[in-house]
Amino acid sequence: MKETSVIQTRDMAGREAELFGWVANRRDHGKLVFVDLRDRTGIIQVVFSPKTAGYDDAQKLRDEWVIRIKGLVKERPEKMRNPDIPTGNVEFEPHELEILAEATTPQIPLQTDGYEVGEDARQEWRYLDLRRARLARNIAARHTAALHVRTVLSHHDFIEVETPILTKSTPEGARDYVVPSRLYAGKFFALPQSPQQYKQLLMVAGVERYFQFARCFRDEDTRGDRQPEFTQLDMEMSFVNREDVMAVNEAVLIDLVKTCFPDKRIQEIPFPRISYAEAMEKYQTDRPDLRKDPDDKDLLAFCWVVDFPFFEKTDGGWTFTHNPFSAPKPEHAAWHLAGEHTADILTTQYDVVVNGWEIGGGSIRAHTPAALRATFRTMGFTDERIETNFGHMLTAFASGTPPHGGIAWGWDRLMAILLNEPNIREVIAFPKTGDARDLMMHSPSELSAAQLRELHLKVET
Ligand code: AMO
Repeated sequence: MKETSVIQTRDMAGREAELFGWVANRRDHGKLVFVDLRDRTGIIQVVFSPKTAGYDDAQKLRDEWVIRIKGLVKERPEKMRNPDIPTGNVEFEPHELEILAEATTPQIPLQTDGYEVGEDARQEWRYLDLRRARLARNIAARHTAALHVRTVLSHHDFIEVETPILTKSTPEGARDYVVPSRLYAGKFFALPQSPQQYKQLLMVAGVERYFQFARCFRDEDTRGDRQPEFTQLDMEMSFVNREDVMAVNEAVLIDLVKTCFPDKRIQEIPFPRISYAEAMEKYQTDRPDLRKDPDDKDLLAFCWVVDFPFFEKTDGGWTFTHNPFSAPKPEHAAWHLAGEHTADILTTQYDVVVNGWEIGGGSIRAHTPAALRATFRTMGFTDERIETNFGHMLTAFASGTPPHGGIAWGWDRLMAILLNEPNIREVIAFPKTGDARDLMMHSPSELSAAQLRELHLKVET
């Protein structure tokens, strides 16, 4: 078993070690063969000479071959030190070399940061792309951040609960990805756009404080900050008001930045708050970039955007601006129930924005059947349609539902910002392309005629 990582050799001069990893680079200087051995923690220079073991095999090594070496970590002579890498003060004198696997020539260069490589090639050869130091760092940092948040939320008495992936279409603004049912001809599951209804039902169930790293699916155009499949850090709390949810979230965000990204500086604490109306007037956007020094790559200008209109006009009526399950602000609850002053009703919605990116949003919810029904009536739904689409929520809400509210963070977006990445693809192990395909697995793909028959489907193109 591998016991020692490359990065540990930094402090191991004079000691023996056994290392496992990939050949990142081989330079043949006649009598000396220099091999950079890479693992997920870094690279170390291995120096083969006619006096060391493995000299003949070392001539055969090629990029990305997998090897095991045993030998001595040595301090480099002063003049040979490389300040550009963490292990630059040491090098490795091999006493054993074992070739564990040969490799085809990599289809994309792996020694650069990868930004210069075409996106399609990076996606097609993603398992190679992930070997590059920048991506290995991103994936590991994402893990560390998630681990920390799980611990912090657990200390705040949240529990993580998984909710279904095969679920029912919900009105969250995007198109659903659907899954045909084999057992029920002509019926479909939908993949969740978010766990919104389930997390509210967990509040009905008495869970009180829920969170989940939840996979969400939305069939919408892909952009730098949007993927068809993405991750939310989803939360819901019972017996809270808007201030409570915002306070907990602000504290967890600050804690995450200070603990896991100590180089980052938060511009203003507490996070400034700005109303939707003011944001639109001053910045012409509801996700303003408030950085006072846009050149500072480590500056984080968080803010809350609040007081959004609940409804906006459509062709013939009204629709919700954010989330149909939200409650109006308490001072507008009577208008909302009565279906009056629709244009003026403000919602309890709060969005959290950093450096011009919306990284989260949530609200206090309508927790009575009457309040939820009022929203759909305002949108012009008949009582029959409300019953068909949301009867299960109305029935649940009649069973003793605590006041509750929550939020979801766009985890990929937050990680991209914290890791200085311009696109959320850089922090997702296996993202989709801009046109929503997986070039490595070749999906989406056709089904066999037998599968289609079993699913009661006919394809028309
Ligand atoms: P919302 O739709 O605002 O709210 O989503 C919450 C956050 O998720 C991120 N996000 C995305 N990230 C990557 N790719 C996408 N396609 C994508 N879509 C959204 C954003 C966004 O702020 N159920 C509610 C939350 C709640 O009210 O509790 C919801 O899903 O950062």
